[in-house]
Amino acid sequence: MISSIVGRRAALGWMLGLGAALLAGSGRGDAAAPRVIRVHARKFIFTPDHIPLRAGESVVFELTAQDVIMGFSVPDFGVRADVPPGMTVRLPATARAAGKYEFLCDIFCGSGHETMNGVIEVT
Ligand SMILES: [Cu+2]
Repeated sequence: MISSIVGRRAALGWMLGLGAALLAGSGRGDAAAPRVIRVHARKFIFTPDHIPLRAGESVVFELTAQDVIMGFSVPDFGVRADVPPGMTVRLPATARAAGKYEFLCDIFCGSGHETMNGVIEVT
């Protein structure tokens, strides 16, 4: 008798706990999911070449390259990645304080590579 009451209480507690965990989990997932920003690289252009971000915002760059292996580098954010053609490379980054920050290709990809860059504008 006593054991069956204890068992029922434990089961009820377990179900309430599970419900709370599911609610907390779904809420947290939505709030913390970083914004995805797709950037495509081809000789010798990034599209887009102007990326607006909010200060302190966490994002994931989804990087693709069309013709040859490219580099995607944001020196002021401390991130870079190789981007081979035919792959999607995910690169997490967090925006710094308001300002304009250069991003650039840091793998030599032909004549025109030197001007292959863009601006991240943080507001
Ligand atoms: Cu390049």
